[in-house]
Amino acid sequence: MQIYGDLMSGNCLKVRYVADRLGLPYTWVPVDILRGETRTPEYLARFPMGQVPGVAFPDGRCLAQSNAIIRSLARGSALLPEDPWVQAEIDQWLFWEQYSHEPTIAVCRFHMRYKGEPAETRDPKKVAGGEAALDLMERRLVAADWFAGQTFTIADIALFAYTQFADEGGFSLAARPAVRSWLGRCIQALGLPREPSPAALA
Ligand SMILES: N[C@@H](CCC(=O)N[C@@H](CS)C(=O)NCC(=O)O)C(=O)O
Repeated sequence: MQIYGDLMSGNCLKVRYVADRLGLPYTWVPVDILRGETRTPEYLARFPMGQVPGVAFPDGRCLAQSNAIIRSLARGSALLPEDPWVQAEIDQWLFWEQYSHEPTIAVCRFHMRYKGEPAETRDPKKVAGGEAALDLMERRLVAADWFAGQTFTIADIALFAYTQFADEGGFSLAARPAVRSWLGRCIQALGLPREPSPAALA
C-alpha cells in the first residue's frame, strides 16, 4: 500500500506508527500540505476530502481519515482487541480525539510551530479546550495504564500522535505526571528511538 502523508502531521504519524508496529509493508508518499499538495487534481481524484493521511491499497481502493485508516489496518491485531466492549471504548476515544483533542491541541501547535505565532495569540477557546483535554487524559491515566481495556491499542496511538507535541502548541505537561508516564510507555510500545521533547516533559 501507499501512505500519503506529511511527517509534521500527527494524523499521518498515527498511520505510520500502526503500519510500522504491525510490520505492514508500505511506500511512504510525501505530501507537503504547506505547498498545497493536498489540493491538486491528482490528489483530489484519489482523496476527495483533500487532506492527509490517505492510503491507496494495491487493489486501487483509497481510504482517508486517520482513525478510519488505523482502525482498518489494525483489524485482527492486538492493537484492536476482539472484545466488543474494548472496541467500543476504543471508538469512544477515537471520536473524542477527533472532536476535542486534535482540533484544540493540533490547531494551537499549527498556530505556533508552523505559522510562527506566539503562544499569547492562540485562540482562547482552543487553549481552554486543549487544557481540558489534557486534564481529562490525566484523570484517566491516574487510574489506568492505557486508554481502552488493559493493553496498548490504537486509542493510545491516536492520542499519542499530538500529545507528544503538546508543548509545541503551548501546553505544559509539568503538572500532568500520568500523561508524561504514559507518553514514555507509548514510546516504548512503538519502539520509537527518541524521547518526547524536553519541554513536554518539563
Ligand atoms: N479528520 C482528518 C483530519 C486530517 C487533517 O486535518 N489533515 C491535515 C493535516 S493534519 C491536512 O491535510 N491539511 C491540509 C489541507 O487541509 O489541505 C483525519 O483524521 O485524517
